[in-house]
Amino acid sequence: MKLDLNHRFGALIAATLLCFSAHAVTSESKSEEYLIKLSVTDYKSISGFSSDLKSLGLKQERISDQWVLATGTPRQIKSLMNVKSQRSIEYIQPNYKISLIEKYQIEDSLRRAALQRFLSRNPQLNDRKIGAKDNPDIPPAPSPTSGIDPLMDNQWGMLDIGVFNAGSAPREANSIVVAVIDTGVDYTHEDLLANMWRNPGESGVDAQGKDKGTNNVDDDHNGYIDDVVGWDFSRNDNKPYDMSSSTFGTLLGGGNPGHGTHCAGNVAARRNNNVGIAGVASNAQIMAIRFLSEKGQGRTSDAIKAIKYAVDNGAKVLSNSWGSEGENTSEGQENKALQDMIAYAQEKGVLFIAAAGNGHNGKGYDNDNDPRPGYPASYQHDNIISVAAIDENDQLGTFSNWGARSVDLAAPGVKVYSTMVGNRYSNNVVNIFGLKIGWDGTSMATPHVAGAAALYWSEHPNKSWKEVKAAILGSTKKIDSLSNKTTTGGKLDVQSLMRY
Ligand SMILES: [Ca+2]
Ligand SMILES: [Ca+2]
Ligand SMILES: [Ca+2]
Ligand SMILES: [Ca+2]
Repeated sequence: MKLDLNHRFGALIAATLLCFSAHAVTSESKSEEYLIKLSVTDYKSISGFSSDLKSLGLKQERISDQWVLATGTPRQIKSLMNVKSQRSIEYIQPNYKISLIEKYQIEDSLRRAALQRFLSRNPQLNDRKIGAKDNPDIPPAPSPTSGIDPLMDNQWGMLDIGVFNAGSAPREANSIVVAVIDTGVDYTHEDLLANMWRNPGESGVDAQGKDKGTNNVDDDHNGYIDDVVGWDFSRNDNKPYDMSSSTFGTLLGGGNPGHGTHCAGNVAARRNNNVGIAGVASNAQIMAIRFLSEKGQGRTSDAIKAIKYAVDNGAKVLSNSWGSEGENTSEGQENKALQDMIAYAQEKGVLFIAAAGNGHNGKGYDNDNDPRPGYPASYQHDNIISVAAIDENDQLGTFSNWGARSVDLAAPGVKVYSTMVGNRYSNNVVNIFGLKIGWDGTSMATPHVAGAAALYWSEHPNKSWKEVKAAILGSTKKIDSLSNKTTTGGKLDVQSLMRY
């Protein structure tokens, strides 16, 4: 039996390395990152494996008890086939890139040139960034306020899916933790602060007995010091702040205009607090998980750490508005590490809500996920709910992916009004000198479904993830534009969901 297993792992490695060799030929000497999944977790095997990596000259970083990130040339990686600890390896894969689904960079060369000319005449505008300074201190939880949310009339999406008619404001009891796994969250935002997750095991009490929010001690021994509202896996700090790029930086160089903060507002901006707007599940707690940089980019190694952290620290719903790149199943290029971690979430009873994607290869007319899957939304895991985007008139967003077999439902995702970094709110990413870019995307649709899952689950705390998913899909409202475009043929309907 043991021999069989070893044989299987050997074959897996061989198959994986064959996949690399196509592009490895041209870049034999270039260092790249590889994720190695171990088949063993005991100390002795791991330290043996670690010294083998070292002797081959590979740089290594432990990702978790099961994964190691190794950096080296394809040749060095290949020589792992011959080391003594080879049988400790379950598989090796590239550390696939991950990025925001929305691209805000202007591609048209004439418009870029005009913008650059304008900037050279007004250089003072170049670095202008609205919002607080990056990585501000985490404020204490505020005292409750009450009153009508003054900007809720702008929220066509919430009206459309019946959030405000879904019954009285949700109870605080059985509050569900939703991890917004993204570019971070402005945790100082006036309409998000009250609903930020507060890690119950983490303390900020210093040696003098004063609560300063942080005390430089990992009080809950989870390996993360002062992870009060979540963690930043991109910068490896306890401030998962949504560092955005300047407007012009975003338009010319691409990057993050505050994506995670916008998503968080639709999950759970505080309702009836006399401030701003209301999210779908205003009784949910937002766990801020940052693994995408201010450039909107990340790595699989950080994504799997992020998902594991969220699951291990109590999130029941994961909101994922991003896509992984470079996978091609027909050529055996699979992001198995990401798939394995989503399977881990399922084992732990956690729902994984995923944006269906906005076209493929950046093109808006190639949107059927059935023949051309978009990951992670198109993985086969049962705990994934894949979300398309519709506009105010029940039309599928022109950019939105669909899939009669692979996309589950749609939710508001065109001109979506929500929170922005620095106590702002808008349905536009950019609105300067007649240049308007709306908050459009399956990224914007996804947090509505994540919020709905949390709201329903808080009312039915004994239901399983399967039952919550079945309720969301079973209560959709059928609309013409979605027939044969999603598995349900419908859009999210929170009012029906809460009666389900
Ligand atoms: Ca901790
Ligand atoms: Ca602490
Ligand atoms: Ca940070
Ligand atoms: Ca509010």
